Amino acid sequence: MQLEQFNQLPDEEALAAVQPCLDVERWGDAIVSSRPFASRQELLAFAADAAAPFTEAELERALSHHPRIGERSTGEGTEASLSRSEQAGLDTSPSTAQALAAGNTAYEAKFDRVFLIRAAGRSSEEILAALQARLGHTAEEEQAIVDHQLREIAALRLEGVVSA
Ligand code: 2AL
Repeated sequence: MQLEQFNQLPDEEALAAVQPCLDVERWGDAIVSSRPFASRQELLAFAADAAAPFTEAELERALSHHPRIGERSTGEGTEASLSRSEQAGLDTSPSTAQALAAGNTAYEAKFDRVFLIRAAGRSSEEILAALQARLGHTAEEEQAIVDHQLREIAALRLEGVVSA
């Protein structure tokens, strides 16, 4: 939809439009209640910092909508189809799939949550390198990175919701 339309939607409809971008209630509420935005750029800039930083509970909820990297979601909802297109560029060779699966397992064992990265625009090699590097982080470092990655994914999704 155009920005003008987004600006004028009833609150509930505007919330429903942004929720598949990032399922953090405070984030959606902040965006919806800050309308009207003068430009798409202003909306995207606001969304990038809204409700920062996310709490641990917010991160957990938002992450619950993201399948593991390398595991294409099979659902029919908006989030599932967005995720599929974000992961569409990944190399699906057995060796890459195996390396991603091993990295995901190690990450989950260390941090007790799914490894999350903005996949769109990244090659499998870049994702694997990031996964290896992030395995060396502390939980605190990862918390900040996951917050940032969720916002990058949300920004790309929001660009799809509110067209240029
Ligand atoms: C995802 C996903 O579904 N889309 C994306 O950019 N990253 N998942 C993930 N575990 O990082």
